[in-house]
Amino acid sequence: MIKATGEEKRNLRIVYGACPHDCPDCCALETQVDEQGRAVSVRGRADHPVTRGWLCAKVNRYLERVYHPDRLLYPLRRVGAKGKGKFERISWDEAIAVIVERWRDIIARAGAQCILPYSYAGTLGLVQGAVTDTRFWNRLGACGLERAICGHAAEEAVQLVVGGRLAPSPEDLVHSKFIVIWGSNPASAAPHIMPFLRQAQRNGAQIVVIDPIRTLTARSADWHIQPIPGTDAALALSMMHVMVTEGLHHQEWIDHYTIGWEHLLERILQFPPERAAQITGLSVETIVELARRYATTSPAMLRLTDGINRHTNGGQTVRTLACLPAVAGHYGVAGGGLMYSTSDWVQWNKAALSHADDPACPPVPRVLNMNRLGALLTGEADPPIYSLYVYNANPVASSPNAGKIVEGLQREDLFVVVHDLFETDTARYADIVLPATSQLEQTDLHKPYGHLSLNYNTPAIAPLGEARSNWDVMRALAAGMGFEEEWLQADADTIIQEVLEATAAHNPYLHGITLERLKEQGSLPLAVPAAERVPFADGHFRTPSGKVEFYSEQAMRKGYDPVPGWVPDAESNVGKQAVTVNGPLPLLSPAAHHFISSTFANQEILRQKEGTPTLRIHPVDAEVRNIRSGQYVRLSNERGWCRLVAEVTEDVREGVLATTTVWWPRFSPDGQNVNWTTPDRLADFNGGSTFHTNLVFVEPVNE
Ligand SMILES: Nc1nc2c(c(=O)[nH]1)N[C@H]1C(S)=C(S)[C@@H](COP(=O)(O)OP(=O)(O)OC[C@H]3O[C@@H](n4cnc5c(=O)[nH]c(N)nc54)[C@H](O)[C@@H]3O)O[C@H]1N2
Ligand SMILES: Nc1nc2c(c(=O)[nH]1)N[C@H]1C(S)=C(S)[C@@H](COP(=O)(O)OP(=O)(O)OC[C@H]3O[C@@H](n4cnc5c(=O)[nH]c(N)nc54)[C@H](O)[C@@H]3O)O[C@H]1N2
Ligand code: SF4
Ligand SMILES: [Mo]
Repeated sequence: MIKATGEEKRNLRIVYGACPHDCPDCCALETQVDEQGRAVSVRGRADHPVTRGWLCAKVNRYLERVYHPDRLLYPLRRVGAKGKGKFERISWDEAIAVIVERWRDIIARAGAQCILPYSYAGTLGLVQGAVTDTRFWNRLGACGLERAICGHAAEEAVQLVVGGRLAPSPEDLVHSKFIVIWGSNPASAAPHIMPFLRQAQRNGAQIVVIDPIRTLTARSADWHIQPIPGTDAALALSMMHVMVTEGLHHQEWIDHYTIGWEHLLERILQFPPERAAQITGLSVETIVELARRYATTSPAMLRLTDGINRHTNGGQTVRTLACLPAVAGHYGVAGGGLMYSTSDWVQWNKAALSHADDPACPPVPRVLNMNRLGALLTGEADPPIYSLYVYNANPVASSPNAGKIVEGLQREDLFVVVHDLFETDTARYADIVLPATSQLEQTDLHKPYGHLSLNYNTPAIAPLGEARSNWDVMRALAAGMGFEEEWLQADADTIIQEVLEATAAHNPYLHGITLERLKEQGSLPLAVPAAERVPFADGHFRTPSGKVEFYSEQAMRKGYDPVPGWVPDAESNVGKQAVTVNGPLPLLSPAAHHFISSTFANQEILRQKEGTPTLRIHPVDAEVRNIRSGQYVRLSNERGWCRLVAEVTEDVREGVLATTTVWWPRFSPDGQNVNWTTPDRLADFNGGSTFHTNLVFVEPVNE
């Protein structure tokens, strides 16, 4: 939507948009553009029910990103050795021709299964994300990618228990009287729910944060509980134990709306608070008190996000947690239940997105897990990967076991293309670098995972230099490969219309939402009737049985434990007799306040605000290791090492280390960040990532 503003002096136009980043808030934007076509401000829309007129610390500085002097403006070809970052400018025609020629050769020698597109969440748009991730690659017959770096285990866990990701919208938090924020840090990672949490507190709600780190969210909570990482399922089972032994569970609700109670009960009885206290490092009193308050206050909301799922036991952890609202009878009540993600209110029609069923598309030859990138590039893939095409991702910074990735990227027989707005640490290893547009320069439609409206993004300015959007590059590559299907050349609006219509045919919540109205108004609420806004209020769950599944046949078929439960993390000190003075400690590396993964971490002001890459360590652990605040420390394990600056603080619990991510390697000491130590082991469910199951040795660096 474009309209004139009151600021006639400068004749500014306002263009409606959507924040494209990986954040549940999916803010509605308005950009002011001057007569020269230059964006002069980006703000949050005041009339959006969740954005409410403000943006986060990161996107407030979006124009510094758009007009950053380091923006890539032209295609580049490598001229120096791999990784040295020496490039020369080439034209788009040349770039496409080189890529097509290399790929034709690879396809002839080894098949398109040896070409791996690698992408994640640079933008969450329908066109520049989901459609770009599928159409061209399906037609090419390229290697498939298991996009499991973020919340894969949790998604499956929630699916197994309640059958779908149907969180309430943040506005509905104001009805809650007890809010448990479990392994989630919304003050940094989903800031627009904070005003609703504050409102709930003013209405008398108590907020509990369960996190080994005293996060920004924990600081404003009424109660902060700091368990040992990876032990939360034991805590949840023990809370259920307290409920059952004190008769605080909701037997009638359980009888009506769940299956498998006897199986879960058997598990529960194995976790009396005394045992859980040993495992979690919490006191028996804390566990009992938490259980009582949770069971007896209504409505009670359990908020969890993906942070807590990045463990080797992350799937079972989230699954166990998702059972808590059922045991207490909190599901289906306004302000109660589970607040994980709103993704399944609307799921885009897959056939319209991908056209995978077009006869021109060969079957996907194989699917490789993105968490294993380093291993895949250095021998695990058979046949090998001969070409890697990276977009919407910065694996050298953000993917686990990054040292291995760098090793793989140096292979002379690997042809690497990177499409990004900046010359990231990953781009330095590219043979061809392609310049990407920012959100102000592209068209898209955004479906949030944290509220209930759709945001359309109208381009506000012309692309800078020769930057092209993801989809425009796919179109050029399709043409270069000689693919003639119309759906490979459709423009963004045609695609949006097609996907909207195909999805609306089966989803009543899209009723009345048209491309035309989206373009006009920018943001439109989903047509969810008031009676349906509370997930599962009708007592129907989207599982095969229609009930909450404490016992899951689906889980069993996948080879998982059919019942929720707790097992120790694969790397952990739990159960070890005594931790030796220099023994390894679990390191958490959650989201930084001023970055989104590695995005924004190349902007000077945001980097300054974030400080330096820091290791937070408890005074007791620091003392035995002779570590002082401000001093360099070396973190290491069998995967690799990095250097950080120590901050001795009680903000982390004893026996646990913490840093924040994702710093660009090049802005980190020695050019290596924490992902040189993080594991590429897969989680218990769905191939998920396990960044937080990471034991590291830490020692002072004496210079
Ligand atoms: N500012 C900012 N916002 C972001 C992002 C960002 O990088 N920066 N990233 C975006 C993305 S990609 C995502 S997925 C979301 C993530 O959003 P969140 O899930 O809120 O983010 P994290 O910071 O990864 O993890 C949340 C908390 O989980 C805790 N945690 C880790 N392991 C355990 C455990 O075993 N038990 C318990 N109880 N707590 C544990 C960590 O200490 C951390 O404080 O945020 C999005 N928003
Ligand atoms: N140690 C540790 N590491 C983590 C995590 C953790 O908790 N701990 N969290 C992980 C999580 S939750 C996630 S989701 C992953 C995220 O990992 P990635 O998806 O790799 O995220 P980023 O590192 O932010 O890289 C996104 C890149 O996309 C680019 N980009 C943005 N918009 C566009 C566009 O329109 N087109 C193109 N071509 N490029 C674009 C950005 O400039 C940026 O370089 O990181 C993970 N890394
Ligand atoms: S990153 Fe999140 S909070 Fe910030 S503007 Fe985007 S959607 Fe809003
Ligand atoms: Mo993520």
